[in-house]
Amino acid sequence: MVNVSLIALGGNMPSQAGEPADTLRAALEAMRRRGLGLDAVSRFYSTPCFPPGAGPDYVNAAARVTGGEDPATLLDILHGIEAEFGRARVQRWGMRTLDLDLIAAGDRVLPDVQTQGAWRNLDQAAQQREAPGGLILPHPRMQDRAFVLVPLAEVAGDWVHPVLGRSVAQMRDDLPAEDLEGVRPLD
Ligand code: PH2
Ligand code: MG
Ligand code: MG
Repeated sequence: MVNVSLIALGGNMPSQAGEPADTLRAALEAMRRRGLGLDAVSRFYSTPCFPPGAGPDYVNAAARVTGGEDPATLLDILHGIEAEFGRARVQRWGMRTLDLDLIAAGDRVLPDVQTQGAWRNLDQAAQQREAPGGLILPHPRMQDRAFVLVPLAEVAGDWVHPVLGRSVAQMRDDLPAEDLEGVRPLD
C-alpha cells in the first residue's frame, strides 16, 4: 500500500451543508471534485468527543485515496475543503464543523523517524500544550484513537504503520474495549 493515503474525517458542529454527517458527505464530494481518487470510504460513526466532555459527539469516517499525491499537495487540498465548510480553528481539540486529517501517506515517515517518534511519545499534558508546526506522518496520535482506527480498519485494515510495524486492524484491537464500544455506526 505504498501509494495510498489515509484520511480521517470528523465534525461535531453544523455547517452550511447541514448536520455533521451532511458535511462529511459534502466534503467527500469536494475531494472528488478536486481530483482525489477516493478508493474506499468507511461507514459514518458516532463517537464520543475526545477529551471527554469537551463538546458534542462527533461523526467520524475514513477514506483511502490512491494516486501517490505528494503529502503537502494533499494537505493543501484538505485545508481548502475545511475552509469551504467554515472550519474556524478557534480552540485546539474543541468543536469543529469539519476536520480532515491526513493520517498517512504510503509508508512515508515525516519529517524523520526520530521526530515522528518524539511527537508520538509526548505525554498527555504536552499533547494538550503543543502542536507541531509541520506535517508529521504517520499522524502521531493515530494508534491511540478508536474514532480514527475503527473507521480506518474498514478501508485499510492491512495498512502497516511504518514505525510501529502494526496494522490498522491490530492497532484497533490493541485499544481498550471501552474505547471501541463508544464508536458506533450511524446506520
Ligand atoms: N477530533 C479532535 C478532537 N476530538 N473527538 C472525536 N470523537 N472525534 C474527532 O475527530 C476528534 C475528537 C481534534 O481534531
Ligand atoms: Mg485536523
Ligand atoms: Mg483531528
